[in-house]
Amino acid sequence: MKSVLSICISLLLSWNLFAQNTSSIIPLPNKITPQKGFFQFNEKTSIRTLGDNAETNFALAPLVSKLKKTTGISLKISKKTAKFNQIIVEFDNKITNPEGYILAISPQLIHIKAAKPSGVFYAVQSILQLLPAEIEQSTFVKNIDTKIPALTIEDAPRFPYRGIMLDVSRHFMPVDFIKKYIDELASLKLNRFHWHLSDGQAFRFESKKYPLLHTAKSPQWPTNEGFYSQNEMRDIVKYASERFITIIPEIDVPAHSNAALVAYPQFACLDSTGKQLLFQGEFCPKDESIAFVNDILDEVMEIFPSKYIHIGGDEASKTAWHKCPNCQKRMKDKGLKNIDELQSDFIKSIEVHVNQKGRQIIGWDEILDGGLAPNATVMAWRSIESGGTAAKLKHQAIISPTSHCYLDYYQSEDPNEPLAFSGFINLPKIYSFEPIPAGLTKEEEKYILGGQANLWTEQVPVGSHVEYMTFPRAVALAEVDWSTKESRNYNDFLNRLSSYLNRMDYRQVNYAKHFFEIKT
Ligand code: TNX
Repeated sequence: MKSVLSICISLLLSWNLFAQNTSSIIPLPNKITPQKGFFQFNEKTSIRTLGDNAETNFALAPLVSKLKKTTGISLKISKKTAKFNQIIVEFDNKITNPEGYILAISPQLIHIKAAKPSGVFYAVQSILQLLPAEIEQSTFVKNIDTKIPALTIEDAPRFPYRGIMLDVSRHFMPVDFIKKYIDELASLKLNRFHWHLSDGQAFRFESKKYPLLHTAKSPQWPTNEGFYSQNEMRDIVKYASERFITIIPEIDVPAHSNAALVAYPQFACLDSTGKQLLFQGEFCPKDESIAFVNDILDEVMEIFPSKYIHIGGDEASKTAWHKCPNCQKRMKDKGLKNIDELQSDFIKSIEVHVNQKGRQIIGWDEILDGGLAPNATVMAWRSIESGGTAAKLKHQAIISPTSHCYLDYYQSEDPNEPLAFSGFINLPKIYSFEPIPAGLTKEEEKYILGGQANLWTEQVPVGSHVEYMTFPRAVALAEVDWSTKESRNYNDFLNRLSSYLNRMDYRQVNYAKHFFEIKT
């Protein structure tokens, strides 16, 4: 009788542990099948990799280093396949999604299958979320429980582009903070960090060729000091790539360039009296400006290996261009019908240059106005529909609309909420974001690469405030970009989120804490 009772109790306890852990993974995996029992990490647990790949070490590193730090267990690399107590990593081309993985945990083994190291990295992120939250501590934790439940996960992302944009022009963020931020994105299986390096206020990219750029300050806006040296940026690119994150650098032109034009005023427009015209800080559309921008982009492309280079393209008021006699002449000479075509001509010239270097441009959705450059990818921010327009034109699009994805907007109605840019996007709102625009055919839908949330930092002076604005809204975005549309359920997400927040607590992330209730 006693033993029946104790079996029942232990079953209940193990079920409880199972329920607690498996239900906590964010973003929600495509398929989880519970199995019986647990896998226990200990001093003898080894790792065996079949089909070696240089990047596999990076994929396994978070598990190896976090276990070591918090429990003292050091996972050993083994050259032999074992039947017990081993993590087997196997590359399998039958897994069609390059970021997908199959994770089979039994009491004997952890078996990870993936087509590429990125899939292994995402399996590792799931394993970390099956371990107790204390695994995220930065120091040794006494008596940490290193059991994880037996189960099988089959998983792959819905979208290949899962991004967050951070504006470091309005406020500079130090290198160590950028790395901490990248770590947080990687834990959420996000894979693109769009780095908005220049804007009206400041130009944060160190140019060797034009050294006045990164020290210039726009007199219009006070902003903090700082720029990233080329070595620092290279280091960050490497840091991100070891976490399977591609950095997409943005140099915003032709507008939002006041800082650059303070340093190099010869590229601004002049009115008929010879007075400089700035308005939104537009470069004057002339050959010299295009050559200057292309020179800068050459330096950018040397540091950032990403296929995509973001060239901005947003919010050119074009007022300067209307008032500039040379612009009117250029339009006539080139047979351009209007000022939108003049901007489009500027962007197209840059695209030719970037394409010659084997790269592609991304531009904010104003690049649709006046005619898209032939190979451009559109970042839809003014509306979800502008991404649909791009897709119908057979251009790729990333969906990042002000309606759902602006992290600089207020996230609660609390009167003590710190000053935000404007707007209101709370957690259920971003969770309800659907990146595929309405009215597309299945063929057209393929042009939608994924969704991105943007943090503009006019009102965000320091890293802890960046975290406050980003999380947990970016956690919701990560699930939108990764999990299937059918599986999305806000209440279920909130249950899993509470466990995820414990992990962020241990990582000392200053996330916002007032978002739980659904307002009906
Ligand atoms: C619009 S979104 C901008 C940014 C501002 C932001 C504030 C976009 C491409 N441009 O320059 O910071 O609004 O929400």
